[in-house]
Amino acid sequence: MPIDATLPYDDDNIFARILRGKIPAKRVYEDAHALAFHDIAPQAPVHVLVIPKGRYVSWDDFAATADDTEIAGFVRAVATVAREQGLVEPGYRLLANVGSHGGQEVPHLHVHLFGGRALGRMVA
Ligand code: IU
Repeated sequence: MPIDATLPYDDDNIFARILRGKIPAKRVYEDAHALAFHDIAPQAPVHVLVIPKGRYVSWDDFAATADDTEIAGFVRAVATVAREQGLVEPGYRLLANVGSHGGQEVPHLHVHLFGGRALGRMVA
């Protein structure tokens, strides 16, 4: 069920619990700013979710309220995960769903990283 991304952060959301280690996930990367793990319902040969460690509901919330160090750290972490997954060549796709029209279901910012095959044209 898509969420209202303007709601306050919910500390019990599933990705918050993964961050706290309360729920298992197939982790592939972690640093001071970000955690990355395999999506449980992969849509491509590589489908990894990268999440910031801070409490941000959405991309919009993150851009508006995170400090520059966190933003830079998160952006670099996403690129590092893509590189470590061997995706830079021939390429990959990033996606962040925001709010109900964006189809966002989990109320903790996550960037989808897709790769491992030619993904075709993006259609909205
Ligand atoms: P969305 O952008 O909020 O629509 O994407 C949520 C993603 O989180 C979706 O691809 C789910 O398969 C994925 N996911 C997960 O990896 N682990 C979970 O426990 C749950 C959802 I719930």
